[in-house]
Amino acid sequence: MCLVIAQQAPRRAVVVLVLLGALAALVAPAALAHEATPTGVQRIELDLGARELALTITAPPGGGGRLPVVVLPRGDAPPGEVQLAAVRPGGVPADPVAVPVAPVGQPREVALSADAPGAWEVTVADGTTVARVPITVAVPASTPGWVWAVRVGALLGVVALVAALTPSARQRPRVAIGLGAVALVGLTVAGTAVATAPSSAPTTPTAAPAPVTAPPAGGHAGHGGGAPTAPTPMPMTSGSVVATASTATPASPGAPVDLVLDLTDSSTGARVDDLAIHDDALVHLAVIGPDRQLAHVHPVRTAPGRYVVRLTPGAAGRYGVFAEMERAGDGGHQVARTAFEVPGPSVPAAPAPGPGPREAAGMQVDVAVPEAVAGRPTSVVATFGQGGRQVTDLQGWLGMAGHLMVLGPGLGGTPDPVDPASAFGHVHDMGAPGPAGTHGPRVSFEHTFPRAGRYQLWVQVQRGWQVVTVPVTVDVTPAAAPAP
Ligand SMILES: [Cu+2]
Repeated sequence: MCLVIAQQAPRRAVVVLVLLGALAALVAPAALAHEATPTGVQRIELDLGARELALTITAPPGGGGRLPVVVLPRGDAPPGEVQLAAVRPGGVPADPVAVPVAPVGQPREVALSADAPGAWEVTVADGTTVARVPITVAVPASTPGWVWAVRVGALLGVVALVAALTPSARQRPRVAIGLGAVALVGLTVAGTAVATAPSSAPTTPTAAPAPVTAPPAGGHAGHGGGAPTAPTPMPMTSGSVVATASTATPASPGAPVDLVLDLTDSSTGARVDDLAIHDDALVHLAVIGPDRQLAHVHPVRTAPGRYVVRLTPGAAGRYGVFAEMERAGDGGHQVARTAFEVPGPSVPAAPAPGPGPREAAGMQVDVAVPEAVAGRPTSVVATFGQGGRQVTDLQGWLGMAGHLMVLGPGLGGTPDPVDPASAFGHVHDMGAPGPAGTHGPRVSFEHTFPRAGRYQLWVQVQRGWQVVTVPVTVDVTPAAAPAP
């Protein structure tokens, strides 16, 4: 008898080990699925005061935790630092982290913390304005029912099987058969649960801010200019977002002024605060002056539905404002037009040169527009050179090799930024970068000019962390009338 037990003991140990291994194999995938919450990385451009910053924000995993933010200064940022914090919506930043914003092109990483699920804001303050970037921390994925079925079924099955193999059970066949049946049921439940388990898809933290339609929080708006004065707000709708532009203080040519953009919903009148980041910004703003100078900027969100950006108007007159945005959900891409005025005597704008060679930012730029006919796809190609050599170190900007901004003719036949008849367009060169991660010497675009007349184009690229803007005038001819 002792000999039999001695021989059976190792065999039982092997069986138990195999079964425990099977149990672990069954339970492990469920555990992995539970913990594999993906993290969301989002890039966003902020024009905060005089600074251009590119932020890379990595949302914490479900439930909250470490929130790394990389700050990359661009443009000609003045030396200094900005203060970063993570707060609940509208909250006052406590214990902000100082980040140097010089030199340009030097990224710095800071680790913030958002320790609970829900809506948060990453605040970036420059001492005057507090930018608030909305982020969402997902609720941790709960353990699904099928995982519990695997765990309970496998445990029950293994325990019953081990018990059925004990000598005492084997001496009582009915007990052994009963335990065997329990083991079979348990393992079948576990196996069925694994086979029918849905593919794991934990809740993903997204860039989409929680829709908030409260009026701007005066105390926390973070905008230093107080209540904005509105020289000539001129709301116009495009889609369902109404944009209203005003200046925080009276504007005058040559003086920096904060432009305040308020977004409301045309059907409800509520503030629009459900914008999703698209092409690295919440709002892409084209501000076109009476002198036909373009500022393509990315205003910072200072309160729900309120965006602020600093501009230096070059001339007196009326400025056209084109706000490109995407609402979360199925809101789609839309452009809201508005305008504001810089008081003073206005001077007629001289048209930009047509296609051909010109200088820009120390480079020779040759712009080719072979044949511009209304209603037909037209190519616009800009080739960059310097000192007789091709320029191949253009940096991508907003995820693109280049941007082409287009303003069409108004009722007067020439581009007029405040005439609703002037069509606005924004086209991308989405060419892949070369081996060095840069672009050039060519950027090319394709655009269909909707009707004949004079258009103002601006080709935009980035080099040395500076945006280079090349204005071009293009006359679009009417499509030939069909033969009678
Ligand atoms: Cu933009």
